[in-house]
Amino acid sequence: MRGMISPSLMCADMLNLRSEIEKLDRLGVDYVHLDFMDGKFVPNITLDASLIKSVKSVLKNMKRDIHIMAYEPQNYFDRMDVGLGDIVAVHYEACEDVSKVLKEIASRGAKPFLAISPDTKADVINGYLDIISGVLVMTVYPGFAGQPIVDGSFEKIAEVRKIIDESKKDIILEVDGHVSWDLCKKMRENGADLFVAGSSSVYSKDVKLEEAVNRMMKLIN
Ligand code: S6P
Ligand code: MG
Repeated sequence: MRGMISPSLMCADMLNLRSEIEKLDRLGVDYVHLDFMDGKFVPNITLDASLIKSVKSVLKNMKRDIHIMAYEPQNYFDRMDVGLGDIVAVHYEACEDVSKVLKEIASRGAKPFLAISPDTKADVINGYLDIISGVLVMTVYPGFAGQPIVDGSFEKIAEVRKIIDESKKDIILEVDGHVSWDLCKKMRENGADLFVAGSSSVYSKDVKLEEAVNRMMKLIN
């Protein structure tokens, strides 16, 4: 699978979100990463569910990559208008019945992704390989941009890759957290397919978005 990027909207210019999204769409980026937080599963709040819904109306080619950092994420699907083409990642640690939630995502025509926080072992994904379209490996603790990568993240990516390959299923491996210019190549070598690009790369200071997107695409392909 070719390397793909998913720029994280919470790192973009919040006062100009429409033009930021349109710019990404024009650049041919595959996904826009939309972080939703409930202030309980993680101690922060970012994009609101109705804003995530509105993003849909601006997109031409790009798809939504919704990352829900909230307990019982299914409670927000209607408000976000989850549907065809969306990636929807829910946390293993945040659902009482993960299989049920993942199946509900699939029943809406969206792609269910299982997100795992740094302290969760890679092998928990084994129980869900028949349902998921992707695994989201958090390489920082969920909640904030601009954090350092957690130790052991490369090994974790490689472990998830091995499980996916052995399953022979078409499952995307996404990485989120400090996906920097320096580290994205190594993440790729360890098996990542989809890269959430935030303040450590495409939204770092003094870089033009177009150049940054091209630079990252080269590094991962
Ligand atoms: C963090 C969130 C992420 C961040 C991303 C920021 O909880 O899920 O998607 O937006 O990690 O990137 P960076 O390069 O600042 O770590
Ligand atoms: Mg995220």
